[in-house]
This record gives sequence, structure tokens and C-alpha cells, in this order.
Amino acid sequence: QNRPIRRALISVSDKAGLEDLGRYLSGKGVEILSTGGSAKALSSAGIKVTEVAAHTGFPEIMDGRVKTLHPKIHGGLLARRDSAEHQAAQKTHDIPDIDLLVVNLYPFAKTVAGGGSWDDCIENIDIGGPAMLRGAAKNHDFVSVVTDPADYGKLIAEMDAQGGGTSLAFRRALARKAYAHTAAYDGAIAQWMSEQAAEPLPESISVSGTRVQMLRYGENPHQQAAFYRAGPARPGVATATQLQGKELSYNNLNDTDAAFELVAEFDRPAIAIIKHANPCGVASVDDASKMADAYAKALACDPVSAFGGIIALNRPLDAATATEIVKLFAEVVIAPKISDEAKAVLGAKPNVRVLETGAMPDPTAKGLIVKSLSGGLLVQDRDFGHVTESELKVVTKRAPSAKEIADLLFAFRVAKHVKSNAIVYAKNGATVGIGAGQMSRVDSSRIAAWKADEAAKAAGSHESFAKGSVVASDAFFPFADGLLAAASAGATAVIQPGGSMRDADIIKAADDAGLAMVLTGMRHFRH
Ligand code: 93A
Repeated sequence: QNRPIRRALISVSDKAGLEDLGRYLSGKGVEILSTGGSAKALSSAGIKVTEVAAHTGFPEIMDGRVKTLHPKIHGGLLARRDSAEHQAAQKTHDIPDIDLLVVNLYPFAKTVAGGGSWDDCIENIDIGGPAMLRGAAKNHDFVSVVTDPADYGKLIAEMDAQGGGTSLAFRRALARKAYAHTAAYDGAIAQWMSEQAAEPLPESISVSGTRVQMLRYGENPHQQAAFYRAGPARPGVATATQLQGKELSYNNLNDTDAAFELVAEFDRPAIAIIKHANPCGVASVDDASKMADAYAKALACDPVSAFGGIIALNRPLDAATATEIVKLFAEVVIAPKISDEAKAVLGAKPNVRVLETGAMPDPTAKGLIVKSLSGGLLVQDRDFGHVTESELKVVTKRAPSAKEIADLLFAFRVAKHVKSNAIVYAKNGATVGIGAGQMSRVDSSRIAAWKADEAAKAAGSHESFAKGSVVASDAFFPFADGLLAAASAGATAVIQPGGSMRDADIIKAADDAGLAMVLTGMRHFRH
């Protein structure tokens, strides 16, 4: 249980607190092994160290790429002190025990964040450090492993309390932290590499497509229009089969695309109702047999605007849901599949355009978006950003509950598909107020809150739908006012990209208002 510490290996990039720790260990009679820079820092502070190279009899080579990658190091960290076989191997190959490992890794994330070159970033991928951390953490029955300078004090307190050793519970907690650290470290490398792999945009571009269909007119009756098929096929409005209804108009095509791309964002069964390419209600449910509930919740968000809307589903449309849909006038219904019973129900409303796509598009797939402006083309990656829970950074004193997290992610994914400035209130997997397309964020906040009040009134509720909701913003709050508007409307948690000059003020305002807030680090403007 309690293991003494007689030999330590110290190899740290962040030299903070190194001297104090070295002096303490030395004072306890611990033999210190150390790598180049760490050894230099320790010995210049008058602390006795043995260079790893002297210990292994093998020099640091290849600019330090190979310094601790030696059986004498890894054997010392991995040997079971209760195994006769391991001890025999140690004796044969002269491998002394290493009881404490203090390592913090090459600053990879910092190098990336500081705009380091490709070569700099690659050179800052630590190999020997994680290998030792993983080995020592695996052998935590016997070895203590520290990765964070903030834990040096805890190690010292533990050794003082345990007569110069450490307890198993302490070592196990350190091991957990070490694996969390190496996992996050490799995660950051993988993410950076995939970002770097992005194809550069071409030197020149020519847009070509095949005219599929002349449209009756464009956005307005005095504009000619046609639909052209172009680019790689993607399940959606351009490839769908139209089962019934009038010909799709220019605006129908545009709005239906927006609606279907929005519902593609969710793993859970979801329905969106779209007007003028903005959602007026989106709801998700836990089971595809409850799509009619999802429709009712989406409709309740803004029943006035929903009239004449486009309805998109990310699961098959069943008869129960179709029965609800036909009660109100809908322009278009789009779903990956329409059941035979649902087809029969929709057949009673022959003007409704019904589209079946066969599949859902991948929201994270890469692709280019082309937009024309006077005298040119604007080309960009499609917004394949898809924030997940592990990317959220809690910045307030209060962390959101699991239920709030689910609603926050839902709201943020909806906000991605709302014209900027976008503010989305959500509760129980459904939007309850959406503010879209305003020139000021605080106006979007106010509109979203007002919509939540109106929807509540329409439903005969005395309490605004925003009460107990969460709120998402597609871009950072430049001032605290938008956030405070959300808090006074009744939101309890906030999701937003962060990155404002005034983030500290905004976080303080959130804390003062008792809000939980997470930052995504990713913005979703949509114009
Ligand atoms: O290049 S490495 O991956 N090769 C190694 O064998 C190795 N061993 C330790 N980097 C390695 N380290 C890292 O060196 C440690 O993780 C630590 O970050 C750094 C400490 O080097 P120095 O003591 O020379 O400043």
C-alpha cells in the first residue's frame, strides 16, 4: 500500500516549482535522475542530480528526440516490485527501480496556439514523456506519477504525511490524471493534424452545373430562375424524389435545403419548421415513434409563423405525424422516408409538396459553398463545424447540469442554422424562442425572449416559455446586455463561442446572475 520513494526521474518542460520540489526530494535523500534541461536547472540551483544519460550509459541523441526511451528507464518504471521474475530481469540487466516520475510534456498546444510553424509543432510532439507517463501510471501499484506543477505541493504533503512514501489511493488518483493528460495531449495533436489536412482552395474556379428545371420565377415574380445540379451528390432537396404536390418554387428549394440541413444536425429524432430559411420551431424527442410529439413541440414555439412553413424530419414520417401536419397549411414536407400510411394522409392535401430523400446528409462532411456578388464569387468551406460536449469549456462558477448541457448543445446546433445575429432559447429538447437576422445581438435576444412570451400566451400559459430554458448565441456577446436580457427572460444557462475582448466582464455578469455558461470556441455566423 504505502510505497517509499527512493529514486525519482524528473523531466519537465514547464520548470515552474522545479527547484522547490528538487530541494525537498533531495532533502529526503531521494536520488534524482533528470534529462538535459531539467538536470541543468536543478544542478544550477545546487541540487544533486544524475543525468539520465549517465544513468543509462546512453547519450541523448537526435536533438533530444531520444533521451529517456531506454529499457533502463522504462524497466525501472514498469517493474513490479512483488514479482520475482521482474526482479530477476532487473538484476540481470542492471535496472534500478524508479519510484517517482515527474514529467510535464513538450508544450504542443501552446506552440499551435502561438502560431508555430508545421516543423515547430511537429518538434513539440512529446514521445518519451507520454511513454513514461503511461508506463508509470500503469504501474501505480508501486510508482507515483506527477504531471502538473500544481500537484507538487500535494506530493510533498503526501510524502510528509506518509513518512516519505505515498498511499495507493494517492497514486491511483495521480495515475488517472496522467492518463487523462496523455489522452487530451494526443487528442490535440489529432485535431491539429486534421485541421492542417484541409485542402487549399483552388487558384481559379469555374462553376458549372446542369439545368434540371426551369422555375416559375425567382425570389420574386419579375426574376427568372432555374435549378442546376452541381457538385457531389448529397442527400437532400436536390436529389430527393417528389411524391406529390405542386412544382417546387425557388424559395421552396432554398428553404427546404435549410430545413433539411438543420435536422441533419441532430442524432436524436428531430423536426424543424422553417420560414424564409430561418427555423420558427425545432424539437427533438428520444424515440422515433414520438415524431408527432416533436412536431407539436416545434409548432408550439411559434405557431403564428409556422403557417405555410417547410417541415423537415430526420426520421421517417409516420401517419400520426402526417395527420398533425395536414391540420395546418404546409408548403413542403421533407423526410428520409415517408411511410405508406403517411402518404395516404398527405394525399388528402394534394398541394403539399412531399419529398423523400432516402437518407440524411452528414453534417460534418467537407464541401464548398459558392455565393456570387457583384463582379465575383465568394467561396468557402461549408460550415461543417459540429460542437460536441467534450469541446465545451465551463467558465462560470456554476457548471451546467446534464439536462442543461443537452439543451445547450441542441440550442447551439439550431443557432448554427439561424441567420445572424442568432439567439435561440431551448428547453427539454425544443426551441422556445428564436431571434434571427437582427443587426444587433441584443435585439435578437429581446425578440427571442418576446417570442417565448408570445408562444406561452398562445398556449394559455402564464409563465414565459423562456423560464427555465437555456440560451445559445451564434457568436460572442460583445456586451453583457444580451446575456442579461436572456437571464431576465428566465434562461439558466448560456452557450456561446466566447472570444470577446470583454469575455471577463461577460463571465462575471453570468456569475452575478447565477447563470452557468459554456464556451464553444466555434462561431456559426450565417448570412
Ligand atoms: O523528444 S522526446 O519525445 N524524447 C524523449 O525520449 C523524451 N524524454 C523526455 N521528449 C522527451 N522528454 C520530454 O523532454 C519530457 O516530457 C519533457 O517535456 C522534456 C524535458 O526535457 P529537458 O529536461 O531537456 O528540458
